[in-house]
Amino acid sequence: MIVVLTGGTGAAKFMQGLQQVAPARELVAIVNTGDDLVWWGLHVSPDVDSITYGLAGLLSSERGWGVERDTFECLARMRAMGAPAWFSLGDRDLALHILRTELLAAGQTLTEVTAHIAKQLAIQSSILPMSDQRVETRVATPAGDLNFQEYFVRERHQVAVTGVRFAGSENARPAPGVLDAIAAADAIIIAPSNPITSIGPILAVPGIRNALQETRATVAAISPIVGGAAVSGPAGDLMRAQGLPVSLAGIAQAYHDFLDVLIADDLDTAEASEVMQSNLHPDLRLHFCNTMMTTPEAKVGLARETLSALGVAAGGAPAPVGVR
Ligand code: FO1
Repeated sequence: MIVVLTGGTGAAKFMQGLQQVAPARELVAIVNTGDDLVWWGLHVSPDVDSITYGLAGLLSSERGWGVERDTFECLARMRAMGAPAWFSLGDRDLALHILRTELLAAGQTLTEVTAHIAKQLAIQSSILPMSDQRVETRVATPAGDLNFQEYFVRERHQVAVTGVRFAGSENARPAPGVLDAIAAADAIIIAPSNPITSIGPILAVPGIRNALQETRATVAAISPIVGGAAVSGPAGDLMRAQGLPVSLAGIAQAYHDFLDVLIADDLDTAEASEVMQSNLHPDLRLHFCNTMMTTPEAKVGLARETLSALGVAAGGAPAPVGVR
């Protein structure tokens, strides 16, 4: 079993590559839910959505989120009627949020709803939300606290950040299956996701960080920082706000207490000595390869490199859906 800790769009791309080189039934994605929000009365779970659509072959390759070839007629009508319209739910995408909201209102947990939707979409891998309790990523700015989507989408992450916290995490429990998966995994991968707001909320759920420290599985992280900057999004600003250097060393530091292998881009080979000189990581292994998932082949290539760095044989039966 290969367990992947996943956040946003980079993680969804990585999962698309991974399902081409490992048996789908042996993959478990543990997904950040700190980005969740209620929008137009619907429970939207953006990172669960991206992983679900990615594994189902439905993810928009143009936007990296939402459904391929979606339309936005409902959004336009909502805007015309004066409803908030800065967060875009596509017409096809709406079906998932309506179904999720209905099943949650009927008493199912987020884990149960996510598994039901995955089954309906013929996904063979397991998608586990990090927790069934609400954990909300809050971004502190000089003008006050924002929820993650207000910061990321409404403000286009152009406001200064002074800190990040995960409201509710202290009372949250890992969702059913999460700790068992980490304990029983043959290999664990931290997807190329923002360490603060994508992976940070997962690690903030009591028990998960400890399970990663204690697992017998080798843990690898793929750096989302290349050439001293985030591949996409605000990871650099958020790392700086949390006191981490925006570099490979910063990623190694974020995961220092459980990381065995750091997978980094070929462009960053010069940073190897800085990472290794840190006394936080005497046994850390560094593996350099192309980490930029700019083509379908590159997604598969990164998945293969990651498995080879973990000592897992690649080449299992690819999932039935195409990788885009
Ligand atoms: N990202 C945007 O930049 N703008 C949007 O309007 C937007 C809407 C949206 C709706 C559903 C969904 O599942 C994802 C959506 N995203 C949007 C992406 C989302 O903000 C990010 O994927 C994550 O929260 C970051 O990990």
